[in-house]
Amino acid sequence: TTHFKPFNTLFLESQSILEPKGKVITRRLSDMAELYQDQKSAQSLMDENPLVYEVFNVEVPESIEHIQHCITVLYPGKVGEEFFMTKGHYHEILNRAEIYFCFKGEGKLVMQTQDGDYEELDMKPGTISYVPPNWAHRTVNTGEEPFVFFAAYPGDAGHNYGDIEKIGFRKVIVNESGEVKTVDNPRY
Ligand code: S6P
Ligand code: ZN
Repeated sequence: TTHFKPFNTLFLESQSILEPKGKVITRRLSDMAELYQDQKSAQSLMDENPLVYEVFNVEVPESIEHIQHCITVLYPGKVGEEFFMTKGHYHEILNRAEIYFCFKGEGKLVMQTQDGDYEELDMKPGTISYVPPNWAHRTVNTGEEPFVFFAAYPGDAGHNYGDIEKIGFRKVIVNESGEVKTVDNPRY
C-alpha cells in the first residue's frame, strides 16, 4: 500500500524559518493597503512598504482527509492608528473550521458571519482559539513584538478573500492614546 508518510516540520522561531521550507506567503503593505481606514497614512508608508506578515505553510495535499497547517508571523506596526493585521477571509468551503494556537506576542482574532454577527478573542502565548464553521477570521497584532501563531484547518477549506476585501469587518482595532480599542468600521 502507498499511505501518505508521516513527517515532522520544525519552526525555528528566532529565525522565522520553517524546515522543510514549504510555501511562504509574504504580504507587504502594498498587497493590502486599501484594507486600512487611514488611506493617507497608508500612502505615506508606501515608499517604505513594510513587511506586514509572513505565512509559512507545511505542504500537504488540499483534500478533506488532510489537515493543512502553517505558522503566521504578524509583525508589529500601525497604519495611522490601526494595528497591522492579516487580510482576513472566509474559507472557500464556508463551513470549514480552524484552530489557532498562539505562542508568541499578543493580538486579537476578529471574526464575523455573513449574517453580520461579530466576535473577537484575545490571543497570547498559550491561547488556543477555535474558529467555528462559517466565520470569517482576521488576526491583529496589538503588541510591540511579532505575533506568532500556528493554524490547522481541513485540507480542502480554501480561502475566499473577496468578500472581506470589499467591505471589511464590522469593527477595526486601533490605538487610542496608548489603549487598544475596538471601534466601528466607518466603511462597513
Ligand atoms: C488559513 C489561516 C491562516 C491565514 C494567515 C494569513 O486558513 O486562517 O493561516 O491564512 O494567518 O491570513 P490571510 O487572511 O491573509 O490568509
Ligand atoms: Zn482560515
